[in-house]
Amino acid sequence: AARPKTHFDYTDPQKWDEHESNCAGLHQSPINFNTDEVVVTNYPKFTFENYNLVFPESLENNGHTVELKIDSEDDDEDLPSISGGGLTDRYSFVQLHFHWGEGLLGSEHSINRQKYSAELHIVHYNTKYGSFANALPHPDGLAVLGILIELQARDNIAFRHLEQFDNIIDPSRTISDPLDFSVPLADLLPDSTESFFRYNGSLTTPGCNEDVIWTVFDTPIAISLRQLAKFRQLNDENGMPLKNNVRPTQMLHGRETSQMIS
Ligand code: SG4
Ligand code: ZN
Repeated sequence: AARPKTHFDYTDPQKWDEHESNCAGLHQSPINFNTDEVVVTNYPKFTFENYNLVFPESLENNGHTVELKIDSEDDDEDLPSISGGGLTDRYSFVQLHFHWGEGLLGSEHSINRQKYSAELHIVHYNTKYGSFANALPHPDGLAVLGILIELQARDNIAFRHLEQFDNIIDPSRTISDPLDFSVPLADLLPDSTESFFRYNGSLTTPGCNEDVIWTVFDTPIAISLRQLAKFRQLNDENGMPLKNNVRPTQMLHGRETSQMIS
C-alpha cells in the first residue's frame, strides 16, 4: 500500500539521490563494520516469537530482488516477531528478501571490509505503530535482521524451498503456494544469534528512509554455487539478468556502531 514506489536500478546507485533526496542523508545503509571502532555492548538475547511456524507464503520477483511474504488476512498477532536484542519494542515480520552480486561481493554489509556472497534481510515493523506503513516515517519504525550468506560446497537445505524461481524469472511475477516453499524463519537464522552488530541506518533502496534499526549477525549462513546461480538468473525491471542488487557501502558520518560479543 504505502510502500515507497520508485523505479530504480543498480547501474548507478550514486544517482539515486537525484530522485530521492533521502538517499543523500547522513544515516544511510549499508555500512562496513570496523571491529576496531565498534563499541562493545552487552545486549540481551533476542526473543524470536513464532519463528518456528510455517505460514502460507508468496514469493515475488519485484524487479529488484526476490521477496517472500506471508499471505495472511488476520491481524499480526500470530505472525513471527522479534524483541530483546537491545530493541526497545516488539517488531513484527513483514517480508524477507535477498541481495546478491557477482563473485564474492554480494553482501551489502561487510565486516572489516570483508564481503560475503549474498545477504538476507528479514524486515520487521515496530508493532507500536500498528502497521508497516505507519511505522515507516519513524526512526525506530523498522528493525531489519541482516544475515550474511557465505558460499559453501553444500546446499543450504532451507533454501531448497525458496529457490523455486522458475515461474518468477521475470519481474512482477508472484507465486503463492500453501506449503511448497514455506519455510519457518528460524531455519534461515544463523547457528548463533548471540553475536551481532547494531547501528541506526536506512533502507538500502530508494526511498532510503532513515528508519531502520539494523542488526547484522556475525555468524553467516551457507549457500551453494548452484543455489546462488538461481538468484543470478532472475531478470530485473528492464528484462536484463539481475546480476547485482547491492548498494555500495555508505559513510558513517559520525554514527556509532556497536557489537554484542557472546
Ligand atoms: C528490497 O528492494 C525489497 O524488495 C523492498 O521491499 C525493500 O523495501 C528494500 O529492499 C529495502 O529494504 O532491507 N534492503 S532493505 O533496506 O522494505 C522495504 C519492498 O519494496 C520498504 C516491498
Ligand atoms: Zn535488503
